[in-house]
Amino acid sequence: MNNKPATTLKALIFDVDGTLADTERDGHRVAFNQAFEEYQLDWHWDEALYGKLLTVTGGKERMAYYLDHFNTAYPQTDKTPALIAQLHKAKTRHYTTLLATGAIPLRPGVKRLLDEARQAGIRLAVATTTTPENVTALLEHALAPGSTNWFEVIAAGDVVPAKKPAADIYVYALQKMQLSAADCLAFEDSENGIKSSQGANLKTIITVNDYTLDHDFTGAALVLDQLGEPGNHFHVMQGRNYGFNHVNLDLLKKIHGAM
Ligand code: XBP
Ligand code: MG
Repeated sequence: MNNKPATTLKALIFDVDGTLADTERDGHRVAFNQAFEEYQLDWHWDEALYGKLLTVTGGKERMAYYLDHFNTAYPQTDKTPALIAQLHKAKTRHYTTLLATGAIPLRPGVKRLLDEARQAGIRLAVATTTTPENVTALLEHALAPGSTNWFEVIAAGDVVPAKKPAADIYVYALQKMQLSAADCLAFEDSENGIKSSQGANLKTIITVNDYTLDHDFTGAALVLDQLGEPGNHFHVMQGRNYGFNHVNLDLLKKIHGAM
């Protein structure tokens, strides 16, 4: 029997929110509320409500969902989409300002794994529903100045019309890199995320967070509480870890090579 993988591992594709950093509760949520205050709206998203709103990816789409399902008393008019667009611009400004203070660090193991991949010549990409400026702000302030350039493709936001759980953003990233799904691994934190990556046929590694602990990750190659570090081991929730206690390239090659 030949256990060699059909291809070598060529690239890693990362989701951003919840995967590279825990940005939702203390980042995006806070920025949405700041935008609502700036526009003197009495809308407020507490931590529990925000968990429900995360069902919908994309900030503009999330606000529309909030009005349709959680604030039905608000009188929507034909001007509401324009208000949402303005609110979203304000939210992006608040969010990137917050990130510039260094308020949100990367999750454990993220920088170490990115460094290791770069040294080994593994290509890097991002596939996210968030606005491109948000990705740059996180990378430049939480990873390293200039680190946006570590990523060959940053597929983000409205570049594809159908956001996650649609597969489009991953398909777009693969097309830009001229790679097939079998050459890559994806990293996600949520059910919408894995639906998207699996829809593009990508093997996916999940690191959960407080908002996604109970999500359905059927089909994931591995589900962990974090990527971990040599002195801060991951906890395996689902899948095979091949005796490793933190995610490194050797583990990724095993996962990639497994049938
Ligand atoms: C991220 C999102 C985004 C952010 C907000 O999902 O859903 O909408 O919460 O970003 P994923 P914007 O991690 O699956 O990509 O406000 O810029 O849309
Ligand atoms: Mg995510």
